[in-house]
Amino acid sequence: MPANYGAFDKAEWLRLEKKADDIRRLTVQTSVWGGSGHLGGAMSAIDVMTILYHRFMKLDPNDPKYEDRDRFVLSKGHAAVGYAPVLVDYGYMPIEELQIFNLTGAKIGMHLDSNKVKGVDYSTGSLGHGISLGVGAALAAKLKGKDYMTFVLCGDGEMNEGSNWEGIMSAAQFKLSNLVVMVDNNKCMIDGRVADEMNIEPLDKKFKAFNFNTYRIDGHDFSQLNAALEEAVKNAKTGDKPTAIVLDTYKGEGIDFMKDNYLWHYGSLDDEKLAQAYASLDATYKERCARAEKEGK
Ligand SMILES: Cc1ncc(C[n+]2csc(CCOP(=O)(O)OP(=O)(O)O)c2C)c(N)n1
Repeated sequence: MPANYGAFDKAEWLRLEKKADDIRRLTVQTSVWGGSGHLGGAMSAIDVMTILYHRFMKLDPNDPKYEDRDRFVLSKGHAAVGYAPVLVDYGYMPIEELQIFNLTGAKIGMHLDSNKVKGVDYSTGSLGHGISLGVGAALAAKLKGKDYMTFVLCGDGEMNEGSNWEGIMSAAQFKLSNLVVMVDNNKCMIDGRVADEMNIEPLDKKFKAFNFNTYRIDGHDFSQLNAALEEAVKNAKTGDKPTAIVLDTYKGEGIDFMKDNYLWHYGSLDDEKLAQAYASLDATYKERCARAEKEGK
């Protein structure tokens, strides 16, 4: 399917809100089917994955490996419980594959294997590798004269890994304007807050110092996501620097008892918590649509 770069008007904003809401619900359901999942960091990443898949990326679920497709690397591979629903919803696989998420014999596991899961270009889960994978994909495009984009999504805790900074240095060195590195800056990691474990701020200033075009935005605001990604795609054609987008997000976005709570890095929901989660998603969707109605043009 071709990327949709039509106007970002109120109808488009509301279309993305509906899609993100569907995917948030499918993510929660997937964790129930599989018995558990990395829910917190999946929920923080759903808005950016929604706008990438449903507005910016050139993809074809009927031909997952076509050469000119845009590439996506989920460097924070543990967020698969949110990424697999994006792929199933997009048409890469039937829902039945998700209904056995991470169970014995399932193709879709807790971290996605590109040899088993359609639509996944790179197996991830071991943190700190996605930027280097993205550098390889973006450099290959430049060398082959291809115009596909490469988007990499990292976690903020993941930025503790030194390998990321080697990848960032080489992206600038090779002038990879077709590479977009995004950090899901939810301020939480596996067992604490990032600032307490190993502070990575000021992240935007660091990317700038490494010679990236850098944006810092609210990662749950589709209007800001759209503006930054439009600039990044424009920059791919006219600039000679890679782009970084620091996404200020919340772990567990959309579910009140998970929001901003690192204890929900990984977990499972009993019936009572599941009912609370859905009630909270209802309220979130309502609030977000009201914002789109008010602020959309
Ligand atoms: C190399 C490596 N070390 C440790 C882990 C275990 N681990 C999984 S998630 C995680 C925390 C990551 O934090 P962050 O990147 O902030 O993820 P998010 O909060 O967005 O889920 C860790 C340490 C891993 N997957 N890979």
